[in-house]
Amino acid sequence: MRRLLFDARRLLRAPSRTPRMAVVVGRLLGSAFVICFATGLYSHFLQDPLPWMHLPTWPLNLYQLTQGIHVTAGIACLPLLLGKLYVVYPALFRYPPVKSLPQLLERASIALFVAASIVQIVIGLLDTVQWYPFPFNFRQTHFALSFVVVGSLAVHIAVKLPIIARHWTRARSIDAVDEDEAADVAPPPISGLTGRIIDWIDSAPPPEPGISRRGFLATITVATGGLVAFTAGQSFALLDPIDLVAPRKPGIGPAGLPINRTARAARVTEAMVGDDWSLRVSRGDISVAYSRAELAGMQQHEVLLPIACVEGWSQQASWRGVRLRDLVDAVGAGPDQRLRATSLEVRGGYRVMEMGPEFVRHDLTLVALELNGDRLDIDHGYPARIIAPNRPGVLQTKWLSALEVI
Ligand SMILES: Nc1nc2c(c(=O)[nH]1)N[C@H]1C(S)=C(S)[C@@H](COP(=O)(O)O)O[C@H]1N2
Ligand SMILES: [Mo]
Repeated sequence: MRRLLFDARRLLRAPSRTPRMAVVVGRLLGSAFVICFATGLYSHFLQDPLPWMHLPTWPLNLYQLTQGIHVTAGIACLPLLLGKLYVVYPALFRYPPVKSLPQLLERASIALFVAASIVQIVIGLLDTVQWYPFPFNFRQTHFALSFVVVGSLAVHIAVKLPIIARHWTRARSIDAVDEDEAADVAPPPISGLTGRIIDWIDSAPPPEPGISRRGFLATITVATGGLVAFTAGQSFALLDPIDLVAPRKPGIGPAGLPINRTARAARVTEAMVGDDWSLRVSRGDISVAYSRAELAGMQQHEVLLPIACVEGWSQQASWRGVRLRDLVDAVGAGPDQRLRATSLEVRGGYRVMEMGPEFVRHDLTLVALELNGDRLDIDHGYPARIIAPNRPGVLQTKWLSALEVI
């Protein structure tokens, strides 16, 4: 066994499989994970704030930026993780597999880290194309796993700190023989048939050295840079012309704005949004119902705000409609009261949305009736939808039916 493991390690030696390379790729991957964690937490708390939280409404494109970074960095994690695994996986064949209890814990934490990262990245990417072939809830799982990933990453970094420090800068290590490798002496010969078979394996010429260090770095750079460049256009308008891979393209859809969930998918029919439609605004026992014509007869405001989807695409648009504050003030809402908005949609995760007072009272928060100069399309939420600054797309509720001050 020991002999076979030794042979496996010998066969897998490659110029790019050095501790220095593990550190170079690890640094990039670690940074991408930390960026994803921070921006992910922000997105999470926008959707599920803790009671004491006061969320920023400014700068107006903050969420567009943080979520664009989240998805783009998440996409970059895929080639980086594959590269990192390529560099380090011969360590799986180390002998003896574990020498001590701390080392057992260290290896267990790496196993957890690798498994959690792979699941995290894969379900994240699947979410960006809205494909959920797994039986668990995406958001809860992605949130919980982020703590597993970051926690085991911290343990991993702590354990490897000496190696990381030693190989952080280039000078020391560039051509130095790796200490582990130098210490990796061949085990004593084995007698008998097994020994002969192994000797026969060993007599084969040594493997080609494989991809060079530079070639490996170039591959990782091109794969990561390419993926980022070709998808980031969905979040960053400058790169839009080369947005080849991202699942949604700005500018395509009714009124030049992409649709995430069509009226049909949400089972909202023309009949439900006909002349009978009204928007009920209430606070406790006080309740007022507005027809669409009545809403259109109130003072209208025009705002320029993006839809910034959690899946990474975002687009600026011009919205026109009634200020939410005017509607809730008409039923006597206080300055610290929250709002619950309900959609006509029969079922679906985004049928009901809640909003804190920082958004309810904001000048730019509208019950929008028009988009880019035209009456809202039914797919964009006709007769009326919410648009508010700095909130995830999922909270920009379409096909409003009721607003309750709570
Ligand atoms: N009622 C309701 N509103 C909704 C959704 C939904 O599923 N139901 N999807 C949201 C999502 S995920 C996004 S990104 C935006 C997209 O807006 P658009 O399709 O109007 O461009 O609407 C949001 N509003
Ligand atoms: Mo979204």
